[in-house]
Amino acid sequence: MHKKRVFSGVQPTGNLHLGNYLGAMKKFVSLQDEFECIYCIVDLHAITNKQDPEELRKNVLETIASFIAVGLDPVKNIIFNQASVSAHSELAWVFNCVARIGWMNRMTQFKEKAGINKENASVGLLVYPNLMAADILLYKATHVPVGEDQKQHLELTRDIAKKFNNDFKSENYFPIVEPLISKEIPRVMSLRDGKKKMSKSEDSDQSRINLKDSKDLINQKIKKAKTDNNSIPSDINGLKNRHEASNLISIYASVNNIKVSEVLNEFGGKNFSTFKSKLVESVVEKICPIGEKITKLLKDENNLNEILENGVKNADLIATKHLKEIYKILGLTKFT
Ligand code: AQP
Repeated sequence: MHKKRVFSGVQPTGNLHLGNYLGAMKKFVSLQDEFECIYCIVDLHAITNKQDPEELRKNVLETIASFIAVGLDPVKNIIFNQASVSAHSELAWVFNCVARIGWMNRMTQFKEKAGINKENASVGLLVYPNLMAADILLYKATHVPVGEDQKQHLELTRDIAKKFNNDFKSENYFPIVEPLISKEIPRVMSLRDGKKKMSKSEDSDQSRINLKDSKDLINQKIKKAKTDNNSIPSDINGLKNRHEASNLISIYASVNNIKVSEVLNEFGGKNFSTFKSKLVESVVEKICPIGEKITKLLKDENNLNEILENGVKNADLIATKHLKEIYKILGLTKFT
C-alpha cells in the first residue's frame, strides 16, 4: 500500500483563468486538509513552447501568488517550482527510455498544440507527457487533481508506472495514480466557442475569464459570451449539442458548488440575459477577491521567493531519496 499523496502542476504561461481554477485549483484547496499535497509550478513544461525569459520569471511569481490567493496554505502543502528540483529532468530522461514512441504519437494535446506544422514543434512538446509522469511518480503520488484535458496524460503515467514496475521486476514500486477530475465541470470551455477549451494561449482575451480580471471586464466578457437563441431548458437533455449554453450553466454550477440539475430547476424556461446577470454576480463574487489578493501578494516578491525556496527544500528531500532508489533499480551508478 502506498501512502496517499497528491501531486499536481500548473504551467507559468500567463494569466491563470477560470478553467485553471474550476478544473484544478479549486480541487487543490479542498484536498489540502485530507492529503499530503505537493503543488508544482511546472516551468520546464512551459518552455516546450518559446517563452520570453523575463515574462517567464514574472509568471512563476504570479503563479505562486495565485496558489496562495486561491487558498493554498504554504505551510501545510509543499509548493515549489520544477526547475529547482533537478530530479524531475533526470527521471524524465529515464521515462523517455521506458515510454514507447507510439504512445507519444497518440497524445491529442501534442496534435492540438503542434498544429499542422508538426515537424516544427519542439521535441520537448512531444515528450511532455514523460516529464509529467516524472513529476508525479518522483513523489510516488497516488492522486492527481487535473482538468479533463490532462486525462490522457495521466493514463500514460499509469502505463509508464506499470511498464517500469514490470520491466525491472519492482512490483508496486510506482503507484498507479488516480486522476481526480471535477464531475460538475471536467473542462471549462471558451466563452467564444463551446467546442474549444478555455486556454491561456488562446489569442482572444474575450474567450476566457482571467483570475485578475476586473468586475467590469468579467461583466463585459460574460454578457458577450456566445449562446444560442433558445431559452434555458428545465431538463439536462435539453442541453444536448448546445455547447455554449452547457458551458455557462456548468460554470454557474461549479462556482456556486451546486449541481447542474439545480441550476436548471432555478433557471429553466428563462432567457440567457437573466441568467447571465446572475452568472456575472457569482463569478465576480468568487474571482475578484482572488484577483485582488494576487495583486497584493505580488507586491512582496521576497515573501513569494521565500515560500518557493522553502517548498524546494522539502520537495528535493523526497525527490532525491526516490531518485536514488530508482537509479539503484536501474543499475545506474551515482556517486553524489
Ligand atoms: N479549460 C480548462 N478546463 C478545466 N481545466 C483546465 N485546466 C486548464 N485549462 C482548463 C487545468 O488547469 C491545470 C493547469 O493547466 P496548465 O496551465 O498547466 O496547462 P494547460 O492545461 O495547457 O492550460 P492552458 O490554459 O491551456 O495553458 P496553455 O495555453 O499555456 O497551454 C491542469 O490541471 C489543467 O487540466
